[in-house]
Amino acid sequence: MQVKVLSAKFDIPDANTLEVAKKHGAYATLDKIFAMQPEEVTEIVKESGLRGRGGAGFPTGLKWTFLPKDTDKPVYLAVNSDESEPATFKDRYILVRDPHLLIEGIIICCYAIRSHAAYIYIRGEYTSQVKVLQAAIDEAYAAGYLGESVAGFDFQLDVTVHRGAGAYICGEETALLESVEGKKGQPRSKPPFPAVEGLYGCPTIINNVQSISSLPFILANGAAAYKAYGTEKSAGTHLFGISGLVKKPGMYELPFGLPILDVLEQVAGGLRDNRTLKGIIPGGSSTPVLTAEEAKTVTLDYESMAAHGTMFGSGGIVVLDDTVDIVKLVENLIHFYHHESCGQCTPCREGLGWMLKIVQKILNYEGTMADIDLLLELCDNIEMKTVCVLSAACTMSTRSYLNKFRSEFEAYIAHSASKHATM
Ligand code: L3W
Repeated sequence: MQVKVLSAKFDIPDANTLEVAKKHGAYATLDKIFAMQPEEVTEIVKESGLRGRGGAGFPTGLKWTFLPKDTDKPVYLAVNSDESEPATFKDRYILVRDPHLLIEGIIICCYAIRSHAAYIYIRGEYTSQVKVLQAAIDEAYAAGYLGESVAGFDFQLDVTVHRGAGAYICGEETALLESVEGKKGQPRSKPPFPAVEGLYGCPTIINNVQSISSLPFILANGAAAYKAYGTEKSAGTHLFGISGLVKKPGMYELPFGLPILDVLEQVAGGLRDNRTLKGIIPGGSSTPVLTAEEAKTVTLDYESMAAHGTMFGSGGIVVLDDTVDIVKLVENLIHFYHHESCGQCTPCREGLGWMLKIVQKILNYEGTMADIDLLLELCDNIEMKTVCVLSAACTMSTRSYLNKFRSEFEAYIAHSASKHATM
């Protein structure tokens, strides 16, 4: 089932170095793209069906077309390398195993959007990854692939790495921009969208590492070659991080559209210790959980996930077996979002803390049945009443556990009732 489109160089020793990467085709698309008009490059990316790999799945080429025409302001590219969504560990492979793929993608994107300055925003915890990335950027500058005249063409491009400081919210695109500007990472209201008013008030395209790294294959082989992978509306391949209670957790590149249970069995080796499946978190902690029954009909693409009431997200699949305590999982989940709330909006700052206290009350055998309904009510009252989707990521997923695994919450509460009755 596995394919090697993005991961073609991942297993080649020292492919992070320019010498080895070039031997295996790095920067080979540049002659081709500089012979085209920027709009032609955008058109190929649109045709390829590439969608944003950070979580939202927004069409990449379409996003580029939102830039204002004939602006006199500089246009920026911000590469989202924050990769902080729990269970997501795909972009780090690109950063470490094939950073020149990302740099080539940045050149392609910047040429298409007429940008001469790109920022790579990398999560603070990626200390070893940032060293490999910066070394590759330095090599690219020294070899003339970045700087005043990219690969000898009349095109200037500078790439700057900006390190985060450990805040999940800085993966949200506008908080990321605030952080690059040296301010506290708090999301901005949209509109205006960053494509119109982004970094330093200038038009800015923000794309995920994997989205940008998909460009060299598309430009080298054409839109049709990319669309040959995946489904009609979910074109191409994706780097999936499979974790949880499977025999072979890991990062696997797969085309879109495969049945999730086949992937768990044939790629990730199936469940450990012959346990039974309880559920699957399909695309990072923000995505609503699937029950084992629902998983039977789910395929790994944007449309199937939406049809099952969840989201494809960032390809971080977490497999839950029958040993998993859902109430404890939900406590962990809410704790994470509460901790990572930037504090700007009251429903998020206060509401998530309130939800956490209720779940902890249930876990301490002090809950009542009314607490489950109160949690659901809080989810409704927090969701979409804030500047960004951080709290919605928490409430949408929490609601899915409450609705699909309600009996587990009730079991704690029933136990509390009997405990108090005997006291
Ligand atoms: C111009 C319009 N631009 C939409 C752009 C928008 C954004 C993209 C998607 O992320 C998920 C969630 C989080 N004119 C536009 C327009 N855009 N309409 O398209 O927008 P949207 O609003 O659908 O999604 P979002 O709020 O950006 C929601 C996850 O993404 N998330 C992402 C983190 C990513 C990383 C990473 O890449 N390393 O950390 C953060 O919130 O979980 O699932 O660019 O501007 N009319």
